[in-house]
Amino acid sequence: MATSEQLHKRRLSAVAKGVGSVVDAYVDHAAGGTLTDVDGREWIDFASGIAVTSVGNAAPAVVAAVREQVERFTHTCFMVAPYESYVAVCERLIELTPGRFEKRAALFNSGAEAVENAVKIARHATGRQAVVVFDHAYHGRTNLTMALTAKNMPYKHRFGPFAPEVYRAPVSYPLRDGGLTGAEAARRAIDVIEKQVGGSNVAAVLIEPIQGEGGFVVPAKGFLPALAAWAKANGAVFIADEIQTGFARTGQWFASEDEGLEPDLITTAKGMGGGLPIAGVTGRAELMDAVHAGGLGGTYGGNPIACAAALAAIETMRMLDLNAAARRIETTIRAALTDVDQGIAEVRGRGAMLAIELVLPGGEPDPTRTAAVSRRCHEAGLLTLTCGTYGNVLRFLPPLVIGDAELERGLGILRRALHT
Ligand code: PLZ
Repeated sequence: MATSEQLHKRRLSAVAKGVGSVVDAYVDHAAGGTLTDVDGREWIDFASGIAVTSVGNAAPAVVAAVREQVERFTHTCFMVAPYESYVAVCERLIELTPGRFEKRAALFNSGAEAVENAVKIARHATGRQAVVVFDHAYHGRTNLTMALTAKNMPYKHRFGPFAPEVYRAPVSYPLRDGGLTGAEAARRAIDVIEKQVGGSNVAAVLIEPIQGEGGFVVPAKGFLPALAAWAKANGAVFIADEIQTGFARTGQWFASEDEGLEPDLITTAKGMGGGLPIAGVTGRAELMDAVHAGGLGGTYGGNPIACAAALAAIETMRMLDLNAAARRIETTIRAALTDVDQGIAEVRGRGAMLAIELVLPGGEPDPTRTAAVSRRCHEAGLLTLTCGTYGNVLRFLPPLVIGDAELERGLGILRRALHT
């Protein structure tokens, strides 16, 4: 079998440079909380393929469901000849997402595609065009979602022109906004929206309840409810992008539940598919059904194999109570990071979506140390990811089924990497 080094050489002359990888180790197989590379080295997984394999990698129930489906039929296109599993995934989405109102759902292939469709639906239903997004936001890499995403490098640099009618408002970032309360931060954002866009022009207010790529930024309490109330009062659609936070990651089915939010539309992807590509938009029936027949879709959206995987993943989350598991993981990780040094400005996040923000003595971001700690983790066999607008956030996204021993082993590596 080829070694990672050999594969890496082949990659350099075959795969476009624009597609990066966090580590140069090539995967052979993976399970609940570990990946094993082709050189036989085991890695503890604190990445879950960016918050995807919440039920574990090659989770037995997902593997069985995929096997069964792949032998029955692989693809028909739901727009050509429909099948039950697509309907069943929509039913699960409707049951599990917050909001006690009549809902509908539609399925897509990726997070970015779900966000694009949520915006299409909001614009179509309201007859308005403006979309309000926030500082530090991440919503994808397609043309519209690049416009919605805040950070230039690496996502947007020289990829313009970007889609119009996208407006950016300040978010609540307690560590870096002088500790504004949620209400104050919301007032500040609403002021920008009202002065620069005008309430009656806003089709949608789109926000991640906890920002993902932007740095696991948890807004101050009251920020999200105030924005949702403003959207409602102004006839704008409130869209929660729960692509990273959804499906038990934060210790609740959806992070919106934490403050009792009932978003008009919710985008989901990542964890819902148990490792297969599937995404959804779920929300108020009157918005979802406003779009004419044939206005939404795509060749692969809700592919039967991905639907089978999603149903098995969601059932696994229920059976194993992975919300409780995420909360336990939070307790363990926080306990391991109590005696951290001054260079760590904050341990934040919720459930199994936790991060530390590293700063210099004056409080400025410290991306250099963040990269060094990350590299030491990788050298010691712990797969961690960084994030944040300033590249100074180290994030932890273990599979929710990770064993206690693996979690502790990973935290030991992390602590050593931080203290050297
Ligand atoms: N919305 C909140 O977190 C994907 C991106 C990694 P796709 N985040 C990981 C990278 O560098 O490309 C994400 C997200 C939120 C939307 C998306 C986009 O989801 O499935 O990657 O398109």
